Amino acid sequence: MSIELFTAATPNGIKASIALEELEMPYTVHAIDLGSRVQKEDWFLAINPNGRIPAIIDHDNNDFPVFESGAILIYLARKAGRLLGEGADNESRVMQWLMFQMGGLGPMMGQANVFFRYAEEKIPYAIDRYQRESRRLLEVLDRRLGEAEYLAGDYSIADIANWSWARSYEWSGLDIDGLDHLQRWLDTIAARPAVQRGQAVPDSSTTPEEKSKRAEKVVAGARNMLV
Ligand SMILES: N[C@@H](CCC(=O)N[C@@H](CS)C(=O)NCC(=O)O)C(=O)O
Repeated sequence: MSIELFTAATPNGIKASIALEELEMPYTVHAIDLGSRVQKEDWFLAINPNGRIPAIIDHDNNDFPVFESGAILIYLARKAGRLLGEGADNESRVMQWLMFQMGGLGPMMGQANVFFRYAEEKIPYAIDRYQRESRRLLEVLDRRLGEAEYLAGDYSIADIANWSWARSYEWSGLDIDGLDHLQRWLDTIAARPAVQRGQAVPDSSTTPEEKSKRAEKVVAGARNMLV
């Protein structure tokens, strides 16, 4: 028995697979085709009432379901006793940077993607608003990473959560010019073997052709999802 992961190749999805890889937990993957709206089917809503990925079922814990990527990261880190910060203050630092991602970077970059990348109608005010706010949040990360190697001091689920979004800044139409600490941290985390395994779940397209085919599919799927 193990963890069953319901996911897709998105920033929120890879947080869960990266954490599972880092924590060396056995898991099975159930790829959800977001463009076909599988996540809105009744069987899936019984696992995640919000109809989004990722979600997990812990078959070692009475088939306990967990939704919301931040809650999944905390659940897994607590179960393994790792990546959560040691002691109350360090755990609080991890939570602060995790909440920063869940309430800030993820939603803002997500909306930048919608208006910049997916919406057929281009609304300059909305694109500008979400891109500027996303860039501001990346600058907050950069400043913090100028003082500490990782967001909460030691490598933690807060890095996994923020990295999973920050790495895709180009997809949101952003640049990270001048954010050298952020670039250093992006590269350091990208080099971790567990991160490389986790970010390839459930999609492992690597050639430029595969990547561009996947990008087209993501845009078409997102348009279908946003109706
Ligand atoms: N706050 C949620 C957000 C999850 C989320 O937005 N997932 C996206 C993919 S990154 C999704 O499932 N979208 C499908 C849809 O909106 O129907 C979390 O962090 O788990």
